[in-house]
Amino acid sequence: MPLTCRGRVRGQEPSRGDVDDALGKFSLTLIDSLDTLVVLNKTKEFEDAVRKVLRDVNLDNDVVVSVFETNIRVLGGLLGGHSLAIMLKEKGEYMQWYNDELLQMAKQLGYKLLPAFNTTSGLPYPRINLKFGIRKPEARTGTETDTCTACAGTLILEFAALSRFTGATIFEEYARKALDFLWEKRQRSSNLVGVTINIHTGDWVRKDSGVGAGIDSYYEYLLKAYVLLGDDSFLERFNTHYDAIMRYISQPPLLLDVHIHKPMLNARTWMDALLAFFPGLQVLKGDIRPAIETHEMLYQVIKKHNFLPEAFTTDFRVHWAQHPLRPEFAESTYFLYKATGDPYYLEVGKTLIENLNKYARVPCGFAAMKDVRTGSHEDRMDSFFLAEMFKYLYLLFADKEDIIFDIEDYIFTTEAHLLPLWLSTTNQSISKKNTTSEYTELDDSNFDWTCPNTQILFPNDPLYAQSIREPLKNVVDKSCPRGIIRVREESFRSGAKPPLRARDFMATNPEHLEILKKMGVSLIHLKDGRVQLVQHAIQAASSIDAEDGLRFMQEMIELSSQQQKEQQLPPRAVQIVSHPFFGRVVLTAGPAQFGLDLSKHKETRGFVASSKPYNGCSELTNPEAVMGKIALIQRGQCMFAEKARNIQNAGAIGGIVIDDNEGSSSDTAPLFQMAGDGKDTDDIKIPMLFLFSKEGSIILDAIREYEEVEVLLSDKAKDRDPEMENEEQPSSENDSQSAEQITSSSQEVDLVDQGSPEESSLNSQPESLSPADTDNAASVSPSEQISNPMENHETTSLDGECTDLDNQLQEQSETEEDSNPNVSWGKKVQPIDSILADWNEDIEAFEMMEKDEL
Ligand code: DMJ
Repeated sequence: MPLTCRGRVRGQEPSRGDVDDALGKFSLTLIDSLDTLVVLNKTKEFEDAVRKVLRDVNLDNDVVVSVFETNIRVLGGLLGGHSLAIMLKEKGEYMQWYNDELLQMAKQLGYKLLPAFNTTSGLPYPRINLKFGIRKPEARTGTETDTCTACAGTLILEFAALSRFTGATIFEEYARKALDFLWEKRQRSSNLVGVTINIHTGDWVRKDSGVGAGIDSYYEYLLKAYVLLGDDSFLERFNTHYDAIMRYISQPPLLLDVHIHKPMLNARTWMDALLAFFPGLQVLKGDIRPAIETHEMLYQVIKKHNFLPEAFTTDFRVHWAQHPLRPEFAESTYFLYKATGDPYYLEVGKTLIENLNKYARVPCGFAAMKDVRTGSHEDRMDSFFLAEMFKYLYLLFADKEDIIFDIEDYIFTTEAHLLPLWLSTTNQSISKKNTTSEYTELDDSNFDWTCPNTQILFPNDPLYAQSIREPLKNVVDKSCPRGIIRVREESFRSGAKPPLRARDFMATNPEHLEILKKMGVSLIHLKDGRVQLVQHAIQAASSIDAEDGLRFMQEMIELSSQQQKEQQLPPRAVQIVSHPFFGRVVLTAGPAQFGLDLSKHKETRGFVASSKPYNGCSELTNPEAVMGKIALIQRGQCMFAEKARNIQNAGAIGGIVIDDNEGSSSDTAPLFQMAGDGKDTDDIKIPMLFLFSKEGSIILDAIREYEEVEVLLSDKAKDRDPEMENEEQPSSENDSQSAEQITSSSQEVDLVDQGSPEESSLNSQPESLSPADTDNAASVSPSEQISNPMENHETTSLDGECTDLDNQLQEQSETEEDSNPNVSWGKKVQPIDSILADWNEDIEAFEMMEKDEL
């Protein structure tokens, strides 16, 4: 996690869904990058890394992982590490102590994956529990019916290598069986395969077919299995599929998904970034021309957005804007350079490296792009970045003597792990399947050379590659002209003010509001105190402002989700402990992202005092009144952090911010956490909690009635403690009456006191509690919506980015100047039974909240 500078441990971070299936608590990145170290000539570091793997990695974890990802990244990583470890050992300098330990670990992992193949088809289940396998209740997996074609068809290199290294033939057998089944199930008239298949029946679940997501490495492994294992049947299958791909899917320079039954029919109008590996595979096949064409088209898309977006349309507009630093394009660039020797591909590589350094490099690594249009980051650096991207980019520029072994003696797995080609002649105990009877001889004379090089392919024309690229020079720009980014960059250069960044935005700053307006962003104040931001690009003052507005909105959304993901704090409790409440009244409070963390420290107990000024936005004029007490402050007019600092300086031991929106309550409005001010808030040491107006007025009314009111700020309501009753003496004439009334309703109140079992604790974040913030306008609620009503825009102003957005997002922010100051102070004193009715409502809300959490 390169932004927060931490490792991502499964279960310790909010789940990202399927992406997390690659994480098995087995030090994924360490294993996946082992052989990269040797390629980069970091032999000493490799030796250390191998020791770390052997010392620390445990494969027996109760975690459900993806069979595919575990195979390509972990099994492949261990085998690649082993391959280079034995190479180094043989050289006689490094790894002299090595005794096949990585291989033993790989074998252990191989056996852990085998239960996944326990299906009648032989296609593996998509997921397995590393400790409990599959289908046992403890395994929590094994009920899936479908898998992707690449998931079932990308095992043979690693499994065959494992078999051949160890002599245990079972792995290669299982991987071959899965491949045989897929081949049987190909759509017989088109010779294409679908994206997902039922692992029990073999029916195609998704009948669309392309060379990108879901299928990609199935084709790659057929060709590479032929190279590694020398088995003709794999080449025959590959050639049959390749012929179908070139017939139906390849529409140079595009590669477009089609239906397997109606292959002349396009299945979609966009392409995904994973298909960028295909030109590299075409090089291996020897089909250079379409490889050059597709690669060139992809490069132009990259030049437009600095990175390849996860998906882009046939007219090269962004379809999915994120980019997790995928290596496929670098991989194809490497292969094309090796095939053509054209220095153009070195230039391409240089651009890739420059963009990575310029836009993705962060202090703790390289961060994935959340949106290539805005350059916003995601706290994510996938293991393939080191396993593949680094390797391919290094190899692109490396001379033969830069690498301490001969890379030509190895084949790259799909994760760019290195397996030695000598495996083809070792432990060949698996009988080769003879598919020749099923194989229709193809017109394949163009592909006599499967390992092309410039001398053989274009002996008389060193400019061959350029002559293919030339007609495509403007293919992307013609469909989607670039412009706006350059215009923006140029306007910076000419000294224009940089645009407003979401993190700096303050809704109380008139200058910021003016900028917002210019950018076509309007600010709508909602009743519950939140504000909604809406962008209409067409209302912006200029196309550049519209572009800035788009960036601003994207940043705001990112900021919001980052806060929600990273800082989801559970709600807290304010418990009134003084007489006559004795802890029976528990108010639901919003936490703060700064100050004392009540979940880690003992609760804070103290008498309350109102600060002066009540908004706490300047130095307090009544420090003697709040000294040693919990200060009450009204929301609004400045940042929460500023209020906290002011009351802390006056000697307060805690603070309660009370909402200034009359009638607001946690029953009706989502509770939120108070954000900092975007700066370092480590200086704030006291706990701060937020109460909506209704809850806040219970305390304010209690002060009116009893003067001395003591509260407990905590992460969880404490049991009503007899101590609380003993500690406090009646202090008002109304005591006997109120005590009676409290007793009469104590049954309901008691429910709360007893009803907080440990596991219902406020540790998990109920959805209704997640959003928000008030004074820090840079926080956004998750309720943002984005739509792309292209038709709203008459101008071509945003065409340069190929995006037009009409963004809507809701933001919880500081409200404008206070129009209702001190409303709760001006209220008539509420009779105690009405307070009790309120408490009951509060209690119900609290119970409801706990139920939701459970
Ligand atoms: C890698 O893990 C492998 O290359 C896989 O085959 C698909 N792509 C990812 C990286 O994008």
